[in-house]
Amino acid sequence: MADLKLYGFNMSTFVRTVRIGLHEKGLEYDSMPLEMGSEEHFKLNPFGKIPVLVHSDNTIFETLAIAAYLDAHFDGPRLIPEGAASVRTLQWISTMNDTVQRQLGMGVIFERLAKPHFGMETDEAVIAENLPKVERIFAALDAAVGDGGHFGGTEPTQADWQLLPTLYYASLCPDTQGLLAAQGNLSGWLDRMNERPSVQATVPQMG
Ligand SMILES: N[C@@H](CCC(=O)N[C@@H](CS)C(=O)NCC(=O)O)C(=O)O
Repeated sequence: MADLKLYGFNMSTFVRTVRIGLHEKGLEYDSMPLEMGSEEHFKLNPFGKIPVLVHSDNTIFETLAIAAYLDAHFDGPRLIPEGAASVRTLQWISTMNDTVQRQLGMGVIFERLAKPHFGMETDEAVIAENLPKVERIFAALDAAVGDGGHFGGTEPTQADWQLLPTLYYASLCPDTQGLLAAQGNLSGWLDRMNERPSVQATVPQMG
């Protein structure tokens, strides 16, 4: 058994972010089964969310806090740069967790891909309301990443790993894949990130 235990299912975007970070740092971990909403789950995270990382006596929830924990306790490339260089990384993580999650994650991808997967009905009105907002998000992300860059600067950081799982789903989603492909910098960034071993090792199995 590895010393690091990660709780949460692999289709979750936030769980994938943590998995990518663990791979980038070269850390071994065990993916632990967890019944969502169970007593065990609420013991690990009082808010019933995933991912949760357990290391020795420490239990950490919230994806950004897990990245900070990994940087504080383990060697390997930093997920969150130190000092002033952290600002841009934190800015894009915060944008991901707020605007991108609400408008693209919940507003389109959850409706189109996740709901049918879980036997629920897609609300077309929610998607129609969010698509113009998603177009604005893609344009802003395209400008931010530029030609050949990353969200936190010249090297990949936690900002890339937080955005990637949702943008990966956007590239599969019929409502958004054309909008994404139209943004050359952003789709080029996704292509480059998709080639990294950490990203390839964490592709969610949709079955
Ligand atoms: N702010 C949390 C968000 C995590 C999150 O929303 N996880 C989803 C799965 S992708 C979840 O646990 N959903 C179950 C629920 O909200 O009850 C983080 O950064 O880790």
